[in-house]
Amino acid sequence: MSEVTSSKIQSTRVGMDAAAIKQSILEHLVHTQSRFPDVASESDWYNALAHAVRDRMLERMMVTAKTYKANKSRTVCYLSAEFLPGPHLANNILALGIWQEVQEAVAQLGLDFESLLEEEVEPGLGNGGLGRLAACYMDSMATLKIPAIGYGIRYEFGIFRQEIEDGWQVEKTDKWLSYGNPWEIPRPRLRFNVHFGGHTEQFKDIDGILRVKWIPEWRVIGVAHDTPVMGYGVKNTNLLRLWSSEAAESFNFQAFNTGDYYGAVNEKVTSENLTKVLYPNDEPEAGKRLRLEQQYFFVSCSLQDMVRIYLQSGDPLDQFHHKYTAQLNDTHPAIAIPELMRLLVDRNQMDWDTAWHVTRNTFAYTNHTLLPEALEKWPLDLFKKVLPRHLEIIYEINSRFLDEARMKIHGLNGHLEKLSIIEEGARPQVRMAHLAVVGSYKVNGVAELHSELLRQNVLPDFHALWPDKITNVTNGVTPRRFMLLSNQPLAHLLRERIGCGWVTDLDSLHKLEALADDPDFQQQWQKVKRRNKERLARHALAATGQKIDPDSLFDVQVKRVHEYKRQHLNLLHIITLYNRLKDNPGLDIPPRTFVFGGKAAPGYFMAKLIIKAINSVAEVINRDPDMDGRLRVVFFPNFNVKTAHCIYPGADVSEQISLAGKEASGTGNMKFALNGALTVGTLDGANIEIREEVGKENFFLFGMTEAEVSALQQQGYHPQDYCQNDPELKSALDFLASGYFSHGDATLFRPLVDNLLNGDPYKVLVDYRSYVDCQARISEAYRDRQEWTRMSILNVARMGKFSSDRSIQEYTNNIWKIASVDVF
Ligand code: RUG
Repeated sequence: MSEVTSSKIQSTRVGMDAAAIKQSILEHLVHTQSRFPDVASESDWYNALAHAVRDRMLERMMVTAKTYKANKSRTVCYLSAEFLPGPHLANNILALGIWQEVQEAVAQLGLDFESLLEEEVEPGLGNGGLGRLAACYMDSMATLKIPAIGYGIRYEFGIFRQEIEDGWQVEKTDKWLSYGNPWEIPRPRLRFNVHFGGHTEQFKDIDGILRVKWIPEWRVIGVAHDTPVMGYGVKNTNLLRLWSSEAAESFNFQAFNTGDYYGAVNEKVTSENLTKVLYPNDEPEAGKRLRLEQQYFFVSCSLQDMVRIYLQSGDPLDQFHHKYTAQLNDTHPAIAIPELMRLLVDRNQMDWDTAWHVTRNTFAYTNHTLLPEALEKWPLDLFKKVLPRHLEIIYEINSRFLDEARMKIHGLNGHLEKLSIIEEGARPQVRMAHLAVVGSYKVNGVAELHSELLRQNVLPDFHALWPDKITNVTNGVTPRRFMLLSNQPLAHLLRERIGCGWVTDLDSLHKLEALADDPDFQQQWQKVKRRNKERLARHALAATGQKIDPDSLFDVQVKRVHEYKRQHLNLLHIITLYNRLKDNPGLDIPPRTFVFGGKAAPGYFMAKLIIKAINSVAEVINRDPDMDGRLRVVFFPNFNVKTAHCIYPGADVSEQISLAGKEASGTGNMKFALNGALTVGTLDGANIEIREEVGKENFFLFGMTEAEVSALQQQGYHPQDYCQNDPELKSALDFLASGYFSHGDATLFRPLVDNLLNGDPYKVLVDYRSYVDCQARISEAYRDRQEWTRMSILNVARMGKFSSDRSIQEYTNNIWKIASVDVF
């Protein structure tokens, strides 16, 4: 087709005015959904609208691909086992800049825009912070015009849907694909073989060089599914490419002919299982063979794809690292290092040293955790069964690396054991973090404290060996989704007073400082917060049946439920307030609503018990007439990106109360503060930097520092002493253990209380007093609405640093060394 004809077709299909959009929606209703308006359901209309929006994105995606190709642009490949993009529709409409036009088109069709947005089922392809960060970074890379491909797994079932039954978390399968997915473009012809198992053999090639052949035992096929990721206000539209597994042979006729009907489809079922379900985190890794297979599967497809694209340029493979930089999002994709070596050495006959140079200059690694149990290790025997050739390559990498290290740290043989990629012992293991450090050109932590602790405590020997390798990039969040989209009342106010520059230049929120003392502006600010609290209250009512009062202080803790995040510290404070009010009914404290949300890993008993405890305490407090209007507790079920949209803007107080040194960064802390909540927090993760930015007078600090935690650990922690010396704490614990909140069952919460009193590694009781006193300061501060509002404004004004645009700019300048590319 000639250029002229094709551009004519495009312009009639993708006009940006309301009339063209309306026409598109109607066409898709008929031609894509095969429905006529009279019988179309809300879901049909949603799909038609989504396709109309998608058409407009695809045009940009193709222009972008063409431009990048013509420029031979250096490209970031963001390898991540998790992406948590959240609902696409509204975000894409915003990025295209057609919000008004779509609203108009939808209204002309007699439809309700909000209900259409509600129809979307979000892809829950991640557990929490790590996957959401990957999505924020995809947004920022496109907005900053950085050529990028996100590579990951198209799980058929994402993170489970959480329901609360009798106060307990119940996990339900997340069937996000049941009604189709209008945002993805399946690429059935873009497929790669991925092999597993078997053994290796040595042979001499025609030049007499000794080489290795992998004779695998089975294979599956990876098929690409692409989702466009649009930059805000620019044409650049990058790609999220997710792989799903297919059987090499979907039907075994031989088995069928011999009467083995189940055997005939066995291979199909086994192969498709590979990308069936996302693993919930906080579960022990050991023995999770399928997880290792998933990791290798997506990494292998991604690298094969990168090599395929690269070879189209005709350039030699030894320049691969100039074209690509691949960011390893945690160790989950670290198997990419031996896989690239295999592709270069075994498949493309490159010599080892050149291949290692290419590999080591291709990868950079982001570490997201200091928790020892979260640092991935794979038992050697399991590894060998699944990936025998990769294990050989890892041995070779390790042996050469240890030789290099031996020379550098002359004579310090003991250190070699600590550096080794292989951990010896009864059941030797592959240390994936060590593999990632050895095979990368840069390593970064995700907040200043975290990166420092990586250098000092987790990877000190690597830091001694390569002092410039471990660096920091503090996390950030996208202001497009977490402000412009989810807090429209605030966005409107900002537009009126300081313009819209902040959407892509978050530092310009600084302009708000001048307005912080302006009574008129403060009033408008309060109105915005009030509207957001009303919205949160409506959602809470719909989700829980509980009425919450927007006049009360909304104190919110939403995040994964984990002992280190200390939801139970929050709960002990609530019980303390309850006891105070019961003992002293005349006590004058500002009414408070405590909102919780978050999922616990299905196999994590203590986290699930904490959810049950929150709900049990809520049940008693919410029906106690003495508490009426003064104290309320709700657990918001199924916390995800969609519910987050209404929770962050509605919060007055943001709970960031992890034990110092445990939370790598946190990103919820940023989303709350960006929406005007004041933080109560420890000096942990990015809290420290948030406090530095917003000012210590605008942040409620409590608890031990990381140094104090370490010192206490050294000298011995005796939780019972804290309990004996603090009557309020003792009473809160006794109440919880007594059966008061569990219909007289004194056994239910015993494990929780026993754990707190006996060597709890997260040291909840040490910080109790300081937390409760800090909360009293919060109550006092909330009485002075003017001052509170001023603090809230200053928090928002000073959050510029925490845009994911700043993080990506740092990756770009300091790690990836990549230039932006204009797309017209
Ligand atoms: O727990 C960390 C958060 O502190 C951090 O903000 C987030 C993004 O960097 O990653 C979380 N995380 C860590 N998720 N999984 C892990 C362990 O692999």
